[in-house]
Amino acid sequence: MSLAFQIHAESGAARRATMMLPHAAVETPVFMPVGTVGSVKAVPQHLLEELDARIILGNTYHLYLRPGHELVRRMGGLHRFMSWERAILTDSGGFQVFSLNELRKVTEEGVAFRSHIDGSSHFFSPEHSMDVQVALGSDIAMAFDECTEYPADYARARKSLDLTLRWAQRSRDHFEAHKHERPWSEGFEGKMPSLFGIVQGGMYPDLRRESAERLVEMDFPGYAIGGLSVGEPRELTREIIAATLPLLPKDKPRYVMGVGYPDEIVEYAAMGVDMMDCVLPTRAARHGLLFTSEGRLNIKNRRFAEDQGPADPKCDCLVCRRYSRAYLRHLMTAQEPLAAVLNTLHNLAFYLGTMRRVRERIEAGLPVTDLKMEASQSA
Ligand code: PRF
Ligand code: ZN
Repeated sequence: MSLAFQIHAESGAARRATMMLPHAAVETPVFMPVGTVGSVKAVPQHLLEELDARIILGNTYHLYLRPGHELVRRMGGLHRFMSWERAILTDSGGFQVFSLNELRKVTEEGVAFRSHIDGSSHFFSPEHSMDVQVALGSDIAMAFDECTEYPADYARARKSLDLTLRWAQRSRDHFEAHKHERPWSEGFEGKMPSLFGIVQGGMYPDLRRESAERLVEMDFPGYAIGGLSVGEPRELTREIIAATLPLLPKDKPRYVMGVGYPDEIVEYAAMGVDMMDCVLPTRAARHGLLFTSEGRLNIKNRRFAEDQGPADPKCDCLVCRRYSRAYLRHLMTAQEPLAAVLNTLHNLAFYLGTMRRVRERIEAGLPVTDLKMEASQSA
């Protein structure tokens, strides 16, 4: 199955493309805000539209536990349930089970785990993860993988990768047999969700190569690089991305999962990455950390108490146009919910704005890395 991915321009290894998903045309390189439980924390959907977000993430693990994928299906699917008509990518649950559960037990069949909400017992297999993602109705579903921990020795990474490859085949078989059951068939005749494969292999280039080659043989419509940003030094993240990208088909989208700081997303886009997601801009915002063209601000700092300037003088987001640093600091200090809303809006505007400028530079044939200097000040 292929997914329309039209490359318009290139600058070095960077590509400027449009990915035609059932619910939206997504301009890439793209940063995808994370909406774990069917909500990008603190931001209502109409403001995500205002930010020109075309695609957001949802999490299979969380939505399965609450409110339950069958309930979401009865509500017409996640798009209709949350009133978001643009695209949704769902992560498969593998990574969330691994990061949230100490009591998980991995077998060939899948993963047994305890709910982080009420301690109840559950089981995820590749087939079940596909069923949940089809029921949610995502535009892009992700293969069920094991995110190899860091550090992992070679034997461990090898064993983990082999399991992920068998799970990838099972994910693909089950998804192809059931994708037609998506909840949004009406008005979407002939349009189907897509399933992306996930490259693993720890920090070992030869395992990454094997992973990429085996997944490419399975012929997914897009490929993700997983298992990164798990505690390894940043140079290593870069090395693994650099070693993996050339092994993936040029004409399909490439997605690096769970990155990163502003200068990282610019760097990876420059290397030819098309899609990225990270909780950083939204999570940091709720802690009062703002990414700006002048660097990272901790808005709680006393030095902003009477600062009448905007969070970022170079930003024209709806927060920077209207509110002062002094007011944003006050909201944080008073623990007002509005602090999270405004901080998150600004940080997302900064991330999405950064990617917009990346796309403009590729279109103009200019080197993308020049932007990294600017962006690195905010890391
Ligand atoms: N696998 C999945 N989701 C992920 C990752 C992964 O390896 C990462 C890597 N940090 C983030 N999200 N399924
Ligand atoms: Zn702003």
